[in-house]
Amino acid sequence: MKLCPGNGKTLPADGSGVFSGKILAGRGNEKGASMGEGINDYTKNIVDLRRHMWMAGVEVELRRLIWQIAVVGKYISAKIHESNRKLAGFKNIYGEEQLALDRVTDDILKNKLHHSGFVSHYASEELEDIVAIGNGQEKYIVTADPLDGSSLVDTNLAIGTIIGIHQKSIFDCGRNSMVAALYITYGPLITMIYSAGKGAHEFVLDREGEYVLSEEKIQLKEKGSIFSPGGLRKDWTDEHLKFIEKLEQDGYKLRYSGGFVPDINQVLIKRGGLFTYPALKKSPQGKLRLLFELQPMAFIMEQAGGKATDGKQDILSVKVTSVNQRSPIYIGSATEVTMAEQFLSN
Ligand code: AFP
Repeated sequence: MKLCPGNGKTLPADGSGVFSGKILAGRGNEKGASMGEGINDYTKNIVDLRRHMWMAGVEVELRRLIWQIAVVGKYISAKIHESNRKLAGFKNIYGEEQLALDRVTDDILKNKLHHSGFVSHYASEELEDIVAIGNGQEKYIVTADPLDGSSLVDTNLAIGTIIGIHQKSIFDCGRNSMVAALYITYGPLITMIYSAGKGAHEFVLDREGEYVLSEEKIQLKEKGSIFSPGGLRKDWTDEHLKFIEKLEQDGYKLRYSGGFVPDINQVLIKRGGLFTYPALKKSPQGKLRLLFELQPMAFIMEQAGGKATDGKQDILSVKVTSVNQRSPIYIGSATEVTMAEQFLSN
């Protein structure tokens, strides 16, 4: 496994690394107005996604791209509901049709990005390789797991869309190439977590179809109380098994839905804990995709003060050499991730 040479380019959780400017101080108030200065009472507490990114000083093309992807989330949600009506007389989707939902979701996303004007290339879990979708001059490259957890659609459990936004090349380590990441959770509510290098923030899609800020600058506690262990116990390595047994002895509660997005979202919103899909005896690289699933979540989790490792190296320090590269993952609050590395080094 290739590592990127230390480039000292770690993005501090306050995100000063990505932006030239600081948070906009509001209109002409150099002392640094609070969010919503000069906005009348009604809207003072309603911060939508576009306003949040503008106030945070996100670069204009990046905030327009993030906004366009967030809008696609509405169409993807509509497609999920259209294809899985759960009504008598409607053919529910299973097997091949369920897989088709993955592809339709990918088409919706790719077409939207093709017309965005900001994306030169697109790579997704549904495609064999990275594809050019712009004229090559556009600023960003987008990676996607368009509908992660699609096998759960018929069970009515939460599923999600995972997006990474890169500059220059994806065949690098995330710490060098990534400028933003987001995921959308299709659950009882549609929520979106995004980070553009200046903290991790949650938005909820309201009845008016607006993404409204619900939690800003999410910060994990040092230690959590839940764990989400993927893979079968019989396939775990001895070191991983000993680590999980330690968590069980310490009273951590098991929370595992089989959907990477809601399982990660639970660790983030509960402010701590750990998700792992480890190296298995027969598949030392584990199951999850480095580019499409792990890099975006690692970017977001680090912005929330957490950690993400493959058991030995930070996920964002592992070099991407192939779009379908898999990696073991331990991600969440620092205490548990560090503990995992200690057990795996024995
Ligand atoms: P699907 O997209 O095929 O449903 O797989 C979901 C997933 O990639 C990820 O979302 C889960 O964390 C993981 O697989 C669950 O894997 P297991 O079914 O082996 O627990």
